[in-house]
Amino acid sequence: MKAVVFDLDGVITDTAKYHFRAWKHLAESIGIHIDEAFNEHLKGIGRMDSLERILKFGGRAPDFSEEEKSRLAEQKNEDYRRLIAAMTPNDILPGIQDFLEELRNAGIKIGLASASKNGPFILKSLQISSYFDTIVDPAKLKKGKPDPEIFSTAAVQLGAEPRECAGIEDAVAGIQSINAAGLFSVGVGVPEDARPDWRVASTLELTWDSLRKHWIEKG
Ligand code: G16
Ligand code: MG
Repeated sequence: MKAVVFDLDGVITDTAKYHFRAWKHLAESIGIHIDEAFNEHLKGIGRMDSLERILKFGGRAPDFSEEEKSRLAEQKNEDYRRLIAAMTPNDILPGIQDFLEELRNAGIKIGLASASKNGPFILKSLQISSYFDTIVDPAKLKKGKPDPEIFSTAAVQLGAEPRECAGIEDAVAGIQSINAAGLFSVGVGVPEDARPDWRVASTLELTWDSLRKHWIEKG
């Protein structure tokens, strides 16, 4: 194995709670009420698509022009940026920092495949930017997860064949993207029918030894 590609939210850190707070605030300002269960459907989904889902859910999709929608999304992002600016290394999920260290010591390249345009900013707040050899720019992609494009692009940027890479995800759409791109898929807390090559219950189980073992077993 030559490279490991990480999803951000739900694998490296838990930004979903901040996305939720910011979306809830925005939705309420236009009379829509969302709860945490609804938020599950926004995981891994890009910013504009998330807004569309919220407007549809509130029956208000036809009420806003494209320009107004961009403004709403921007408003949410400003709110969200204020929340994530306060993140520190304490917000890194259990075991992830050690895992990054092991990968670096083993000479494995490391990439980020997140739908978030705030990815670089979050890695900086968490003080782990220096581990990453590459970050896929989600603004340059034609299609989001579950399309394979984001993980295929990560492999290309890391100079590796997909089969020489692993991808790590917590969302079903993300596992579908990894599998379709032909990387070895690792699912964190995903349902079994998401069909990851290796399923772990928590990020604490991620170690270079066990990843390599499972990858070799798959053959
Ligand atoms: C993340 C979150 C999504 C969010 C998306 C875009 O995806 O899971 O809820 O909508 O990023 O974020 P932003 O508004 O910061 O561009 P991932 O791929 O890191 O799980
Ligand atoms: Mg995720």
